[in-house]
Amino acid sequence: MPVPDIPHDQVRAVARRLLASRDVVVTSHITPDADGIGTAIALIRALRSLGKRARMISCSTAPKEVSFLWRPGEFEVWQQDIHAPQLKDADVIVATDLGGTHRLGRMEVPVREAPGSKIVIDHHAYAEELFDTPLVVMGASSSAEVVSWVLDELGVPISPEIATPLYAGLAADTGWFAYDATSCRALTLAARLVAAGALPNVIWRELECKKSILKMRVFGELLANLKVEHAGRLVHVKVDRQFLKKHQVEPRDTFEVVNHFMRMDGVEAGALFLQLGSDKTKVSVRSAGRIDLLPLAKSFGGGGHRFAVGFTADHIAFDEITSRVLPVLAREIEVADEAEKQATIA
Ligand SMILES: [Mn+2]
Repeated sequence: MPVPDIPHDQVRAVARRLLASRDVVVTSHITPDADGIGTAIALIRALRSLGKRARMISCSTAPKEVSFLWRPGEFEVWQQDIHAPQLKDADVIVATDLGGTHRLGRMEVPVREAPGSKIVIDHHAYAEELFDTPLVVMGASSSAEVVSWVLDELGVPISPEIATPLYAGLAADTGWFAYDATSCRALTLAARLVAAGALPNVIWRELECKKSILKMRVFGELLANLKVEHAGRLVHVKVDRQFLKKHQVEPRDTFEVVNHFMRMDGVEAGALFLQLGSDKTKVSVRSAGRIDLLPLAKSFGGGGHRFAVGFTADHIAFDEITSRVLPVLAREIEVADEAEKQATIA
């Protein structure tokens, strides 16, 4: 994938707005991951170093493994009575790594109604009409990379306290520097963050090596339940509420399996179907790099990246959801095969 240019005008517009601010609320997506938390925390530390009032308010709790990224007082979970007035008082609201306005969860309406100006810093594709100052760079390795441009424009030096959360976001979102978006520029940023004090091994151990035995067993069972179709090219697994109840786990504990679909030889696409309600399913899909998944995601009102998308399918029975998604993927595999065949003949 070509490395996207840095949109300097937009970076400057975001920096100008932040420099003029006095009271900033930073937020990220529901169940924030390392990139969501890392960018938000790095940003509030940078803004505080400039003398701004800045706080991170999340619409939901975060997974345990990312909790090392904040110190007490830096991460707050939305409480209507406390945070609604703060949101109203903020002159700037920043969402990082959002990936869709609905991913503001219970903060979507309060953010929409807040009078402050609204910035989004992201690398996902979606309609971002909520934000007056968007900085969305599709194809950037991570929101951490995009935020690093803003920090440079702000003139904030990269301290160890800023380097660590940014490195966590960058490393996690590039699959530890392996995915398609791992550009020379992303690796250069990684080196810069390490030079500034980020400790790669410590961060990797925090994010990747603190899984419970229970979570590993659940993961093993999901792999054992994996269905393989289309001559080994298409894999999928369904997680229903009974499964969650039986193992006493939350939906988020099952998500990681999607990162392993593409490790299997010959697999072109993989999907996780996670039951949220009787007719509500969270679907996460991964592509090995030949199938663009964004049209599928958008047809369900979701988004993401070309080769990694997510969406929530509403008003479709859990039993029927696979038959709505898998044939689309099977057809896309055939289209990609045919295109490749034509290219070889030509
Ligand atoms: Mn991200």
